[in-house]
Amino acid sequence: NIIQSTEQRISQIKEEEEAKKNEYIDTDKRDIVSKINEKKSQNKVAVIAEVKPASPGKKLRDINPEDAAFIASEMERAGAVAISALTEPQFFHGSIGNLEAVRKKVMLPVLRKDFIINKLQFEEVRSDLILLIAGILEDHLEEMVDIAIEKGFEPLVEVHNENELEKALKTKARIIGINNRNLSTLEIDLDTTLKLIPVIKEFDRINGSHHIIISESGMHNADDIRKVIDAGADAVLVGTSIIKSGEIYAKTRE
Ligand code: IGP
Repeated sequence: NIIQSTEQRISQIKEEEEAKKNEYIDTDKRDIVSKINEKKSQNKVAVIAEVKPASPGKKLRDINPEDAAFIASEMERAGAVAISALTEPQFFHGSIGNLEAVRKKVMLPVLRKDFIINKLQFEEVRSDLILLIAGILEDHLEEMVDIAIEKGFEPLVEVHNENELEKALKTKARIIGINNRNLSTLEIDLDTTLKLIPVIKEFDRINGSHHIIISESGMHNADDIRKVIDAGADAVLVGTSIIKSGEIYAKTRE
C-alpha cells in the first residue's frame, strides 16, 4: 500500500545519506591513503613533511604564509605524500594563514596540526586531514572522530601508549599516528612505534580491518626512518630535521 511504498522511499533516502557520508573518502582528490599506497608500490618511503616554525621552547624559524607556501611546494617537488601545517600559534608559532596558503599552493593532502578540543575548531579552516590527539581528547575522542568525518575531514588519531591506542581503535578513524614524542616530557623514543605497531596489526587481523600507521616525531636520519618502516609503519611524519637540514629553507627569503 501507499504507506509501505512511502516507507520504502524513506529508507532509500537513508541509504543515500549513508553513501554520501562515506563518499568524500573515495572521491576526494587529496586522498592520503592512495598517495601512501602509490609510494609503497614504488618501493619508496611515504613522508609527510611538516611546515614547522617552532616547537615548545625551541624556535626553528619564522614562517609566514608566503614562506609556508614556498616550503610546501618544495616538499611536494621532493616527493612528500602530504603536508602537515601547524596552526597552533602560541607554542608552535603556526597559523591558519599558513595552512590556507599551503593548501592553495600544493595539490597534496594537507594535515592540520593543532590541538583540537572543541568542534567549533572544525569551522576555522578547511583541511584534508585533521589531527585528533587521543591523550588530550580522552573520552571525547570517539565523538570528535565522528564529527570530523561528518564534516569531511579525514581524522588522524594520535596515540603515545597502549591505553590511548585501544581508545583510538574503537573509533572510525582509519589512520593512526604513533607519536614517538611524549607530549608531557617531550622525550623521544622510537621504540614507541615498535611497541605499538604489533597491537594494531593484531587488532586488524582479528577484526579484518586495515589501519594506516604513521610514525611521528624524532626521526633525524635514514636509520631512524628505516627502523620504523621495517617495523611496519606505512609512513613517517617529519618536521624538525627537514627544517634543520636547510636544503629547502635556504631558498626562502630571509
Ligand atoms: C614532527 P619532529 O620531531 O620531526 O619535528 O616531529 C611532528 O611529529 C610533531 O611536530 C608533532 C606535533 C604533534 C606537533 C607530533 N604530534 C602534536 C604538535 C602537536
